[in-house]
Amino acid sequence: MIKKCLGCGSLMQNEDVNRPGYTNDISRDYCKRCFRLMHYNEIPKVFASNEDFLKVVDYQIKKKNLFIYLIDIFCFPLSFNKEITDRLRGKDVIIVINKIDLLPKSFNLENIINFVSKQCEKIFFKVLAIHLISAKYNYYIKDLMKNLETFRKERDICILGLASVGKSSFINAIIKEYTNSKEDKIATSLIPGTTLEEINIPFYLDNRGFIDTPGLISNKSILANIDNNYYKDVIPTREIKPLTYQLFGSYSYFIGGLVYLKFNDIKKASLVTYKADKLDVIKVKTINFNNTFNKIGNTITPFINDLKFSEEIIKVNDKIAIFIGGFLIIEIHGNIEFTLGYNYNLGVDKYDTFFTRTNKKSS
Ligand SMILES: Nc1nc2c(ncn2[C@@H]2O[C@H](COP(=O)(O)OP(=O)(O)O)[C@@H](O)[C@H]2O)c(=O)[nH]1
Ligand SMILES: [Mg+2]
Repeated sequence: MIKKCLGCGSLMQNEDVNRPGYTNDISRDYCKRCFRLMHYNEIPKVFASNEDFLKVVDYQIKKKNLFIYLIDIFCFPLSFNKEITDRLRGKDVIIVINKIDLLPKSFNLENIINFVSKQCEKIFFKVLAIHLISAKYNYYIKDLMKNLETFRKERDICILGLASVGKSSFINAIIKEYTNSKEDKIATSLIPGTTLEEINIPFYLDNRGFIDTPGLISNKSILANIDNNYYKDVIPTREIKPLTYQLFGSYSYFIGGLVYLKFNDIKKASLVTYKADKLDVIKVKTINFNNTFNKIGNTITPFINDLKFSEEIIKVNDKIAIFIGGFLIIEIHGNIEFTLGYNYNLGVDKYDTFFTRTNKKSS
């Protein structure tokens, strides 16, 4: 009998400990890897690759299912990866933006939908609908489920998206909301590549249901660029408190050892950061920038082993929002020029509009 692990979707086998799906008892529901991940938080050794992901996407697209393209609000620009949007263009796609619990409560959700909708239009990516949810807190899952009923038309619903946007958590949330199950069914973790193969979860009376898939690991994401021991310090996991810095004179700001902003002779401007609490911001006089930069590895964590930075001069006319590497959003208000430095692998995307403005002060 062919049996798949409920946690990661691999075929269960009892022959090779180093291959996906290993268990010493085939009658179990979970392979050893997923069992240990779910019960002991043990970091798995087997991950899905980008080839695995694209193979699954191509296979699913042939089946003409309804697609949910799941986006993590923080990785939003990385999600518009051409390899994915080209494949999904013209298909029945609903965009679902997850992890809205991370955003400050003051954010206007309608603005976010408009913002994403505009970005979709720009790349000629037509979608059936855009929803905002939190899989972790079950926010707006019921509204989405109602809409899925309309669009599904007796098809399976296939969940696609970058690694770690919350695809497996989303299906777990639905199962917990609509069945008596209290436990997560599918293995989830901060580590990208946790889901190895597609996993079919029958749900509707017509035997159709949800299909979970592995996710593409963007090489522009922080996930692909730091050791996974640092994820917990860098990736926001609870509501973000925006910090506002009034800018004046010549100061530089290091955000972890990953990003820096260098300002000179500023008369009036402000900087707002949206990031994990644990990611430190260090302010130094720009005149001392080189000193601090040379000590980055010893003084600022997390730092990327490979200390190669790209620099660009950015001109701000009134306002700019910059999404960096799927872990950081910065906003600058003012009419200024400054230098942005970032580890050369990280994705940097600039927008002149953003969701909202906050007034909370820091230093
Ligand atoms: N704050 C927050 N975290 C979430 C949410 N959904 C998923 N996560 C976390 O994001 C990480 C990746 O989730 P997972 O479901 O494994 O992502 P997948 O790779 O897309 O299947 C896990 O640590 C989840 O706990 C959410 O709505 N809010
Ligand atoms: Mg998954």
